[in-house]
Amino acid sequence: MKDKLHFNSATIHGGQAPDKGYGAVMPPIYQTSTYAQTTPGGHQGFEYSRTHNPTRQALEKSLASIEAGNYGFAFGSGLAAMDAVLKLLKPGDEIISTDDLYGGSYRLFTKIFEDFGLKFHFVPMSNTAAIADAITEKTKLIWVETPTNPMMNVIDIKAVVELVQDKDIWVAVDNTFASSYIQQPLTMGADIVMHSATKYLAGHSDVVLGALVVNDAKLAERIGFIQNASGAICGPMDSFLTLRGIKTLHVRMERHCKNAATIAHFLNENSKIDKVYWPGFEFHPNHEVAKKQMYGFGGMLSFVTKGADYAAAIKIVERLKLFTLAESLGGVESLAGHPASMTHASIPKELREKSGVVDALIRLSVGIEDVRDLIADLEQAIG
Ligand code: P1T
Repeated sequence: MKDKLHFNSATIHGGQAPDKGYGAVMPPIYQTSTYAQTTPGGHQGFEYSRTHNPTRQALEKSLASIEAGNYGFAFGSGLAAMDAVLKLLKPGDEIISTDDLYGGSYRLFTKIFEDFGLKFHFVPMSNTAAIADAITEKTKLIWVETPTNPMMNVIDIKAVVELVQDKDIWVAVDNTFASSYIQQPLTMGADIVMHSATKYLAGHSDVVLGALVVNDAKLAERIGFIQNASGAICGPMDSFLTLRGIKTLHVRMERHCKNAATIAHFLNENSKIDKVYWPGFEFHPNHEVAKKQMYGFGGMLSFVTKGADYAAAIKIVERLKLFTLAESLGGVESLAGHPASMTHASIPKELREKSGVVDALIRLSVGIEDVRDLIADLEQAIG
């Protein structure tokens, strides 16, 4: 069934059937830690909820379905999902990561896993040659975030996959900014797809949750082992909320993309704006790659106003009324962020600025409101 469904049906039905108990159409919230056994080992496939929970299992099947993969895993947050991927590695192993990525991912890599003997190389990955140069015999993982947070660089997933074709190196793609609607990395040959499902997948800013999807059975077995042994799982209520969110992913994403495109053009034509970062522009350096591997350009964009400094950017985000100044993204409501002081504050200033995350940069997560109200809000805030 899974393989036959189109994406807009997979979001609603993928991996799901009415509940066996009473035929509930939505998977019930199995708010239980444990399951009755008739004799030791005599159970209905569920023993203890760290290992398996029916609501989480329904979500994991849904995740696999929308990513066109075989095995889904749900975690307590996006970072918990990443943590599980890094635990596939051993001291001395090397990881190549994009140099422009979510600040929390950078912090996990450098402040936690470097101490366990992993070595990270941060390179500008929209230049495939820079990745090739960083590969050594010890490279075990290439961590791709595309589009990148918050500079909206687009990395050619197929080109990365081709680079490691004859090597024992996993390619993992953080698909948070695009969402599964826009981009399905496993279909391009990636080994692991990761989501902060907190964002577009759940879609309503009411849950923190992470996801991994893979195709390979052996890799799935190892990730499943880590998920159970380390225990960073999500609860049944959060699994339910994410499942509910996924059911409308395709319709929400269409509007996110449309509104973001309108706002990107509005900002680009505004005389007060210096730069707009959005992969839908023909002048975006990775526009051709975006067109090739993405089905739409997403709901995220960043911009810098002319002559703005730290204080000027802060003033703009404080003046916004309909855009809420907040961390996170991908919910139905529009959010604005100041990466240098918020989501990317854990990256040293010098490094941050090298990748374009300057003090004047403002990031927008464009929601699904009436775009005329969003533009009016930006107009009054920019002045
Ligand atoms: O917050 P969490 O669910 O743990 O996911 C972390 C994460 C991973 N990858 C990307 C690309 C992300 O954007 C995030 C979380 N980002 C924000 C909270 C933010 O405002 O950018």
